[in-house]
Amino acid sequence: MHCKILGIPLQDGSRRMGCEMGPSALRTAGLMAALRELGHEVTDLGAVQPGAPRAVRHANPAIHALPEIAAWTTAIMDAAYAASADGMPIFMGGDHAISAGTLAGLARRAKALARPLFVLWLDAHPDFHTLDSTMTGNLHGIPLAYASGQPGFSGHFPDLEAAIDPGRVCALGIRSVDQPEREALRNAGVTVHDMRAIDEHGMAPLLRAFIERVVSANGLLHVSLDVDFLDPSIAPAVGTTVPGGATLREAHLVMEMLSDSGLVTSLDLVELNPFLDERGRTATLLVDLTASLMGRRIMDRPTRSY
Ligand code: DIR
Ligand code: MN
Ligand code: MN
Ligand code: MN
Repeated sequence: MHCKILGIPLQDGSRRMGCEMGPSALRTAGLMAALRELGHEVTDLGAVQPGAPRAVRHANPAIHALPEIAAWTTAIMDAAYAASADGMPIFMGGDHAISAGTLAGLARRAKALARPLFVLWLDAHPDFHTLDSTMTGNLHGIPLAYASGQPGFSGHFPDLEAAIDPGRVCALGIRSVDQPEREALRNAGVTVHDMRAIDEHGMAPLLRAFIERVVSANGLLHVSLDVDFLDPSIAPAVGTTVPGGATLREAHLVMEMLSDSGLVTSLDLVELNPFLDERGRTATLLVDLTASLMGRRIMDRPTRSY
């Protein structure tokens, strides 16, 4: 596989600084070397640059940094579209607001290829707020809603050339949902496997069902990994820790099953805040999870045929 690494040092999606250091921390933790050891070709495409902030306003007074995020989204969308022409783009955030752009660019790519795009959203949060519903005003809480064409973004965010179909999104690991998101997710038809579902059924059957849908549709599969998907005890370097998250083995199992499927065409690594880390352990864990996704195994095992 040809891995194309992009740094997206955006941190305006929340009010806490630090995520702009995410790409540096992932490089320092050895992301490139880990991929090369697995036999992949790696190209570092450097950092995405935001355009000049656009003079956009919104009636919701809580919203933080809308002009900046709108400008970033345009730049990220174009970068994601270009990088996804071939190979496997890996988008290093930056906070989760980067995914407004990555998803929009990948949806455009999927449309050009006439393939359906599926999204696996690994997160404590569904990030399904609109500009009207967000209470915190932190725009890392909106990317999935924006990219799936929920109402109210027009005139504030760049228009979508193609939206993702919310019916092809699976959110896994969810455990912090705001009331307006709950109803919107249900109406949009997003598949939500919350932590309770994972407790009851286990990770494997839930993920396998989704993978089988992607196989049947001959889909592209984007994985968006928010650090807070992981339990804070193993991944402290995130501004929005929520207890009760995925364990180390649950997270690796997800990556190993995805790797076996051979379906994943792009990846976001987001919300890493190195300022909050403990001796680099969260950055190192993200590198190890990426390695599992890209083929690292404990022992060889027969390939499961999907
Ligand atoms: C939270 C989003 N629901 C909000 N929190 C996130 O601020 O609207 N944390 N995305 O990662
Ligand atoms: Mn998120
Ligand atoms: Mn989150
Ligand atoms: Mn509006």
